[in-house]
Amino acid sequence: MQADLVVVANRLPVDRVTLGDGSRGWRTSPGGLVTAIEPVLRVNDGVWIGWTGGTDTDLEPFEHDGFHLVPMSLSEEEIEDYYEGFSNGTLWPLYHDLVAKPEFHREWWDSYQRVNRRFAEKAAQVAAEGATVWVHDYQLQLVPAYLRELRPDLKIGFYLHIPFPPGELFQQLPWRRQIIEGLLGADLVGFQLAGGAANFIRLVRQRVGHKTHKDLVYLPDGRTVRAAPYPISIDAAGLEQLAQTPAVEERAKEIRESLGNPRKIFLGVDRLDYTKGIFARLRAFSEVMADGHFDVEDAVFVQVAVPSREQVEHYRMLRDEIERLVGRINGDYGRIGQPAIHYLHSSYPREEMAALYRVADIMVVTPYRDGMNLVAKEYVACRFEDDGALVLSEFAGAAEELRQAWLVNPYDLNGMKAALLAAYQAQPKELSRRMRAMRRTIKQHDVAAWAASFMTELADVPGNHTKRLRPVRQSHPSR
Ligand code: GDG
Repeated sequence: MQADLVVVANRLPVDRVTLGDGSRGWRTSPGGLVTAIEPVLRVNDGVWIGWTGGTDTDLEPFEHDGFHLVPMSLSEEEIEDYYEGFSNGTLWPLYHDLVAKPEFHREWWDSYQRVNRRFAEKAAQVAAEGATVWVHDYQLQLVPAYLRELRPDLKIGFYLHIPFPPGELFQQLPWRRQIIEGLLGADLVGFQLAGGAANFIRLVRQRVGHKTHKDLVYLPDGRTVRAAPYPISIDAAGLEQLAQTPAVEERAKEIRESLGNPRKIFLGVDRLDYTKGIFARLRAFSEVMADGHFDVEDAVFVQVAVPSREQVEHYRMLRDEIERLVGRINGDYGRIGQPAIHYLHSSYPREEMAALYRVADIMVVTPYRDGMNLVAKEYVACRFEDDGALVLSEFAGAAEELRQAWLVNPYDLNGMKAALLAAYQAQPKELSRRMRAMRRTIKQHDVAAWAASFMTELADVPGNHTKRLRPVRQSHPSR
């Protein structure tokens, strides 16, 4: 089958599960990207190419939930070298301000090239003449150039979900030139923020010597590449609707009771990742307690730490550190049946997440660096009564839009303590003033608008491609 629209991402939007009768099947993994791309994929009968998460090699393209999926498999070695190695041991820390030290290994790089080549070949196979291909994220930065080589007729878009670092950091990468050239295979390279796009354009000029003007790069072969910001968002209306269901409201009440009905509930929800600043935020919370501003009757902290990249050494160490800290804080400030920190190393269904957002009086999002951070936006979407406080790191992409949050520098412990306390003590009037403004922002810029603007601008990048995708008819023009 050949498609007019092809999405290429590291992972498929489904997970392998064992069904009730013991057979193996698939379950759609909930997530913003799926919600965003689903309508345009459906209208255009598009396909999604991605890794299954496993090492099975006998997989054929299949349909699930109306999606046409093309599974890619990785060998054990590729999982270690391409995925855990180059993607998550080299690029992830390098692109997040060196929060951890990136490792550079030539065999990881070789594997990264091989896997990117395979994804590009698959995309070249399934894309129809003049089709649009949308490649996602740091694991696949070489795909645009490989694909361009194989199929010059295609319209290629690339979107980076994580920050694009300043040149001073990016330059450490022994393969910096190849990565830039990989991205330049696309017609449009999208970033979360204007800063990332500017970092990229500057590097293109300085490192590769191409002519640039504003957000355009002029290549010697006559092609033009555009680099621009498209801040990603969430399905705000859908999430708000879920938050308003009686089941979620009921569950939120139950959670509050199970926590011992404290006056205020603080919440953190993150993948267990060293970029997210979980350790520092828990420490700040415990110090506010130590200073005597509140005790466990007044306030508790619920921290959901979703298991992530557990084979990578940095992540295993981080887990130990956080769990030791949680134990210490609970030992110091908890009482029988009343811990100060409720720490959950697990993932939950969407309904439970919505109930947690409903129950949280203060949402604490303190990454050292984050492309966007959807959790912050999701919290705002669920606060339909215009209450609740958001404490948000200046270094999350979301801080550029959610200006009315209590913005903090996660490296400044005293500053964080002051923000936690201010949010804890804020009066309802102030809370609703801030929340109303933030809710307006996320309603205007939802994920449908994000996908639509990327796709429209991709279609408009000058080039000799004529085929146009069918637009999605917007049912909520104001969203
Ligand atoms: C990368 C970038 C950028 C979390 N726990 C559960 C659960 N989640 C959902 C959240 C949210 C998503 O996962 C996490 O997204 P974030 O944006 O917070 O962070 P990353 O995973 O690091 O995502 C980031 C993003 O890509 C998109 O471009 O914003 O900067 O790092 O939607 O709700 N969902 C469910 N159960 C859980 O336990 N159902």
